[in-house]
Amino acid sequence: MKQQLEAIRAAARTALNDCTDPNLLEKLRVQYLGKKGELTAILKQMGKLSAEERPAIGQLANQVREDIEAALAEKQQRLAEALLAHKLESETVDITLPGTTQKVGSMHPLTIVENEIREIFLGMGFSVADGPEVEYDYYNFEALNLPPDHPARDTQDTFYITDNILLRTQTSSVQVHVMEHQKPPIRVISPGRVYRSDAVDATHSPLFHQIEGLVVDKGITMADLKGTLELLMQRLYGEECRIRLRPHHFPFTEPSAEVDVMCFQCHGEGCRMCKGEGYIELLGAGMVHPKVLEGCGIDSSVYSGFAFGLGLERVAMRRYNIGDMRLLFENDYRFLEQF
Ligand code: 2NM
Repeated sequence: MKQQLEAIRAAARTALNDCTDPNLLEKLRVQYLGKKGELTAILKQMGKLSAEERPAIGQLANQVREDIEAALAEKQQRLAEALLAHKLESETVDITLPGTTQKVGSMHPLTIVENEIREIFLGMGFSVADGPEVEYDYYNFEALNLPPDHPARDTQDTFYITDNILLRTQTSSVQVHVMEHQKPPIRVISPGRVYRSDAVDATHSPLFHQIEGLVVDKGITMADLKGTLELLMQRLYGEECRIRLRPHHFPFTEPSAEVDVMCFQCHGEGCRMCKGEGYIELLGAGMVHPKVLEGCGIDSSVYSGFAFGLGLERVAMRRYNIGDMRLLFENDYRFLEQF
């Protein structure tokens, strides 16, 4: 029995010494010290021993149990330490490495000029009106004094959805809605997307952006139109800026004018940018046609109004010296990050 105990102690020591796996360690504990383990099996036979033999063997058995328990505890601690060391090693963070930087976005040039123009008009007491991009023929054309057979309809290649529904070609349609629902005095601007079936090139896009303005009240004259637009351009391009009006024709205004802005490159002297003109055409405007007012239920013998429309792409391209309109729509980060 003594030899058996010694053999168990030796075997347990070797097994524990070779063990590198915490799961196996637990199996070894059960194998040697468990209720059905090898040591317990031997102790069960103690009853067969004589009274003289029993104390020595009992003492040895306890000694073996303590030895195995001690070896087990030591191995357990070794393995835990190794596990922790491995974890620390593999999870090391090098705090001297540079971080991954987040790219910072910037405002789109069209958004910049739109916001600027909005602020200028809000400061003059205008409000902002919104309307549908998918519109009835009536609001886009007929109410603006363009009857179905009007030749000017051909000059704006329109995307039709049905016979009488289309993508708006101008935001004047919004202003027709405003005049139908609001009594004068009216002071609104309507910024938004408009659509024309044009081929894409450096100065054309089938989708572009407009801001149109409308003022209707008693005693509104062409002088109010000129003063308002001059103030707009001075706020946009500086106090020195001047504008000039040239006679033109629009079906929805009478009289109508094209508005030129003093070239901000040469200040009226004439240069390459303005092709020697000193002025650059930037918007269209005029006094709202009496037929348009009447069609919206406004008495044209009491009220008069002016309106204007400007293309945001043109303003942005002039402002930032952008030579090709396509840059504004391609969303190339290398272009956009400059703003
Ligand atoms: C332009 C040029 C001239 C215009 C007219 C109207 C309305 F609805 F009052 F009749 N809104 N905008 C207008 C006038 C637009 O764009 C080049």
